[in-house]
Amino acid sequence: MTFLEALRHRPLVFDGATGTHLQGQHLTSEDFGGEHLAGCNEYLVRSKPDAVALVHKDYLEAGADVIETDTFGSASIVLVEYDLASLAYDLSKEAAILAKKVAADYSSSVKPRFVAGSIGPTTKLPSLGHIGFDDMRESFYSQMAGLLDGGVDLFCIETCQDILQMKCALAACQDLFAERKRQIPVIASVTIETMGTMLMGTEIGAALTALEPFDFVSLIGMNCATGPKEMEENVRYLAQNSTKPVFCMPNAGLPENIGGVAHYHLTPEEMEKWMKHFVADLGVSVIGGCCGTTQKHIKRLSSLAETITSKERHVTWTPAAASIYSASPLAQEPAPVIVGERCNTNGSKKFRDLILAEDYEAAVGVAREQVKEGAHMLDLCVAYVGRDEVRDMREVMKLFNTQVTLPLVIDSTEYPVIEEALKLYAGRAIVNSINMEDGEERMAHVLPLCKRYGAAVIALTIDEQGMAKSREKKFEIAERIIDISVNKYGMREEDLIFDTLTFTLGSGDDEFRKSAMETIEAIRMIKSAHPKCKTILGVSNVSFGLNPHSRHVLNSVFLHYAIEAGLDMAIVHSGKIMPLHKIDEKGRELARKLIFDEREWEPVKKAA
Ligand code: THG
Repeated sequence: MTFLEALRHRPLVFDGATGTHLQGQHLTSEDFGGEHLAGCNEYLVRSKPDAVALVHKDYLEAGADVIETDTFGSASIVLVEYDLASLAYDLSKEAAILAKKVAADYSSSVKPRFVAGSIGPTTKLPSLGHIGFDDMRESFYSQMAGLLDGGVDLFCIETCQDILQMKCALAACQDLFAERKRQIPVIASVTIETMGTMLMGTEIGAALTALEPFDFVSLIGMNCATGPKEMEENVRYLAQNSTKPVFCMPNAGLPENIGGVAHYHLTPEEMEKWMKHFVADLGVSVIGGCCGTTQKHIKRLSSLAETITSKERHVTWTPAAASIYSASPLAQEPAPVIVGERCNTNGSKKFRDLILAEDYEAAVGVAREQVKEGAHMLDLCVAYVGRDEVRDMREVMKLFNTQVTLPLVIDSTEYPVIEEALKLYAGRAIVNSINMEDGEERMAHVLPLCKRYGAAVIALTIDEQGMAKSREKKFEIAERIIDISVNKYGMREEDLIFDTLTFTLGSGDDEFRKSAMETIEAIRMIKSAHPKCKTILGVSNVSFGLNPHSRHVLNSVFLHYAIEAGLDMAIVHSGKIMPLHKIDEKGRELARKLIFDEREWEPVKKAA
């Protein structure tokens, strides 16, 4: 029976604390392999494997269904502190073999025992620039490769403090599974501190939004930092909103610091009471114990798991984007989701000048203004002819990741720029955009990036013949994009946001007189055939070439009718959209006639 099969029968129980147990064994520096290695628990699998085996045995005796390998810190970037970086693969593999051997002694067909490869957060926070994405990914890769080759049944990526750490680990996972042509279940578990967010300030909803798109992640949950009591609200959030089973592994209460040593006071009975509530009332699927928990706690939990079932959950999944701090849904009531347009070198002179001057700190100010103006997300484009766009994106993203509270829409035509941005972003981004101008070419580059980093994507209704003009053609391209994105690249309809693009009505060009109307009607067609897909428009495009006042009026009236047709999101100058009732009757009617091509007047003849 596999871990996921076992999970279908009853709640499963992880083991308790490794550190607490090892401390209780009063190991000498000799046991650790010498003074210089004292405290390196991961080296014990080599210097004193019996000590590690005893931890495993005691928790298996206590009834744990899953034991964790002694590899919490076996990534090279942690082991380097003991000069053991080159042993990351070997120690991880040896730890896996050891745990599997002990587990096998206790495993039976009625009660199979599993080994989870423990992957800790390391000591580095990529969102604070401690390490780059590629270096962190590589370090996790060797650790995970050792664990997989040593035979673990699943990975438990735990105690995550920075979602970007998790994304590095998940990228390593994807690479490893592809390389070994084999896949095992993955648990992604974050740590919510006593202040109610992750160390980097991430709310549970933002963490869930960022992690939920990774389809190979089997469970999402939380562990460490606090006891179950402090976790309750966030566990409930996961139970109500996560499409995946919930994992929960609290400490034995909030630690009390006594003379520099953490003491944990939650009794096995109290732990059992809380976990019963989490499983039976909230629907948690996998439980266990983190810091300070002992065999006694696990014994309680394993007896509990024999007698109760996880409550059936009724999940409301809200597709969303997220910054490192919080999530914003891809649809709002009332519509639209406002995407601020001004962090764009093509769309704002002020922003362009700041990028040209490399005053990236001040560019953050343009983002902050839009936050104040009530935007829900921000479009970000740093393209400028003759400049290194990857570098500008890197410098901007390093700041925007932690200094902008709203989710970002990465607006670039260049694949390396998109990937650079995604590697620096802890939240869940939206990529702007794909189209079919060169057939599938662009999708073949961008969609694998969206999958790898968990992003949503905007799709423009452009094909080999150019930007579609009629509603039918826009709809046909959208359907083609849905088919390829979903069936070939594994995207979900919920990850796709269609932009039915309008030409400006400000050129006076006869060819484009029906442009805005066709754009609006195409939205209606897409939303009615594919209600899970979202729609978006760059609203200001409709009025290019007109004077500022006419632009405001036309933009606002156009937006109004697009929303009526089902528009979910709008890229706009967040401070300048006027509600219809604020526009005088005459202006409103003029704009409406322009949009629906009900012109009753003769065009002014151009002078010969
Ligand atoms: N669809 C998608 N993405 C897009 C667009 C779209 N991204 C870019 C653009 N179109 C949306 N962004 C803008 C940003 C600014 C303006 C228009 C669209 C704009 N700016 C003023 C001008 O140029 O006159 C203000 C200039 C200034 O402040 O200096 O109109 O359609 N998916």
